[in-house]
Amino acid sequence: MANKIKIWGRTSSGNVKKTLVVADELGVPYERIDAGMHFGVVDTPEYRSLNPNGRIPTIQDGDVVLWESNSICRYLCMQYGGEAIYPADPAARAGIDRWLDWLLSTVIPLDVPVFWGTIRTPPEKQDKAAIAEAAKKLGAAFGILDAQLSGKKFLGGERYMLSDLILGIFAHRYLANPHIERPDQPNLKAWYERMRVLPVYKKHVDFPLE
Ligand SMILES: N[C@@H](CCC(=O)N[C@@H](CS)C(=O)NCC(=O)O)C(=O)O
Repeated sequence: MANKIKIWGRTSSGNVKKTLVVADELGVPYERIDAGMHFGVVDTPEYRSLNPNGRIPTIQDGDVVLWESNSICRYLCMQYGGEAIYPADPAARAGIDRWLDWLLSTVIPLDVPVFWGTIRTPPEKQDKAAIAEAAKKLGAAFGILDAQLSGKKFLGGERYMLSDLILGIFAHRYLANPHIERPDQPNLKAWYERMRVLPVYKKHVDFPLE
């Protein structure tokens, strides 16, 4: 590994956390540059030339520039020996990709109004009814994960995979949110307890929400 890769993004971002978790899990050295929200950077012409969306994260690895956090995580696994968490076998890999797509298509649209409506909105401005409604839908989505985890340690079985590492970040945002009610989801909770003790979760994920 010649040089450190660069990762742009503030550490409070769930999508940036994905890339930090995976880079550290694989032992990929990186330099992180604060960007997004109050740090700015994302609207500069230099940043936009790397990421035309003006969103975080973005990475640069030599000549390779990438945005979209799930794609970045897949790239890190493929480039830096991540076969243990992202196997080359097509069926195993597709099973993992399916959960990453599910996160983007199903969970994140429901997570955003709950997370932003509570953690990132002052209490006096929170729309309690809208949050309760959104939290109910988010709880139903996490019910799918809860059911799939029945009788299993991790999504694929005995060992955590890229899907566990990435989904766990958003499960934490759901389970650690003090402003919402949740149905009883024992498999989800037990799985997150197994995730939170991982060194990469202690370093990047398992903190009070901000
Ligand atoms: N689908 C994109 C979403 C990127 C995104 O929306 N990132 C948020 C942070 S999680 C962002 O850039 N917010 C604006 C900001 O922080 O200024 C990904 O997964 O990378």
